[in-house]
This record gives sequence, structure tokens and C-alpha cells, in this order.
Amino acid sequence: MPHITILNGPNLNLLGQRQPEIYGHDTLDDVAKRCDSLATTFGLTSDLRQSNHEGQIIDWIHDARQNAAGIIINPGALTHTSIAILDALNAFVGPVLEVHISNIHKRESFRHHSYVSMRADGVIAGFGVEGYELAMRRMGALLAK
Ligand code: CA2
Repeated sequence: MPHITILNGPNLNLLGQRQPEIYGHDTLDDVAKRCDSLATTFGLTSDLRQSNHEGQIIDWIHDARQNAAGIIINPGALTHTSIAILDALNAFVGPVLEVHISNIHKRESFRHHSYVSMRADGVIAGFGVEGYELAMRRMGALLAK
């Protein structure tokens, strides 16, 4: 079965523990479980990972070149700074969907630009953690084509 890797950047390990007014009450484990069960309905498998380290995320993107059909990524604040993550994603063949829990366009101007969007096949922002499930649904549709 095609595999989807779901990558999360810095501070997203705090999901459900801090700033619920922005990021909600669900934890990353909750998100992983829901995505996994949704993946199964599309004949996919998924795993969700989080790191506070840019290089680790880049290594996982490189791994995905061998073991994943698609990438769902919320790079956290690295979205707005990391050309290195963009370069790694550019070396991946397959759909890339970018997710942001909050609506980055409604927030500070430094969050309005995303390097990752230059590679992403789609971007979801402001749907809370439901955005990950929407991305998984879209991934199912893209890979069925
Ligand atoms: O809205 C998003 O998903 C973001 O990628 C989240 C990043 C932020 O820097 C981006 O601009 C937008 C921050 C992730 C921090 O996550 C936390 C979650 C709960 C509590 C504290 C931080």
C-alpha cells in the first residue's frame, strides 16, 4: 500500500498543551490516529513524525524519496525561513501538501510568506487540526488518479 509521511516542525509537540485559542485542544497523537484511520479508508498507510530540528526534517524528506508516495508537511516556523526544506522537497517526486493549523495570512506579516508553498501541490491553513485530515483526503484523491 502506498505510504504517506506526515512531517511536523518545531514546537508542534506542544499541540494540545499550550495556546489552545490558536492551535486547539487536540494533541499530535490524536491527529496521527485520525490520519492513520483515514489513510486506511483510502488504501494508504501513514506515519506522523515531529522534530524540533531542521536537519532531522530534511533527513525524513530524503527518506521519503525511498519509502513514501506523498508528503503532508506542517513545517511550523521553518515554513517562513527554510530554503533547505524547500530544496529537500524539490528532490521528492510525488504530491506534497502543506498544512497550517492556524490561518497564517490572518497573523503577523512574517507568517504570510511560505518557502514550502513554492513546492506544495496544495496548501491548507486555518482549518485547525482538521486540516491534516483534509490533506489526507486530498492525498487519497491525488494518488487514485
Ligand atoms: O499554524 C500552523 O500550523 C503553524 O505552522 C504553526 C507554527 C507557526 O510558527 C506557523 O507560523 C504556523 C508554530 C507551531 C507551534 O505550535 C504550538 C502548538 C501548541 C502550543 C504552542 C506551539
